[in-house]
Amino acid sequence: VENKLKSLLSKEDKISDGLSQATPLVGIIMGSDSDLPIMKEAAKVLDIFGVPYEVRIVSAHRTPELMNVYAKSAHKRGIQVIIAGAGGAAHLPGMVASETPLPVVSVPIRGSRSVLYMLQIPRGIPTATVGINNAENAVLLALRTLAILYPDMQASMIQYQQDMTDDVLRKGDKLMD
Ligand code: RP5
Repeated sequence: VENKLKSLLSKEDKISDGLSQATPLVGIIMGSDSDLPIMKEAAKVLDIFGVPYEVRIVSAHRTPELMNVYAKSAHKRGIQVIIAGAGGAAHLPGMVASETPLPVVSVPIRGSRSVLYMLQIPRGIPTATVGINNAENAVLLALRTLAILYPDMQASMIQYQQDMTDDVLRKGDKLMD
């Protein structure tokens, strides 16, 4: 399985690697390269936090074999959480969740139907679904979960939240000027 994964992932489905020197902790996957403009927001947040990640195109329908190999082996490669974006029939997160022991966060891409499909995952196969196109929230949820184990990451999360608060207050102050 590992060899198969290696050869499959060496093809053009590989888009980029965050901090490629380090073992990725987060797997960002999506059904199509047309999902990338939305899913790259997740990568941007991971860059801010300095958390290593990988980005892959893995389609439930167009590359089912790759999806199976990816889902079955991700935890063995050190991935700790998977963020899966999909539009259309939106099968990817649920299918991946059925074959990995890792937590899976689903990002519905465009269209309100995808979010409804994602919420219909059967009992026993949990996925956490965020708002439509909200890859940023998907990664923040994943990081909050990982941060339970990584004190530095939790400190960064507290700082991130404080920065957001400060930013809003600063904008409010500007209105008063
Ligand atoms: C899904 O179908 C993908 O996640 C994408 O959101 C949607 C459309 O894919 P393309 O036709 O743009 O490749 O599999």
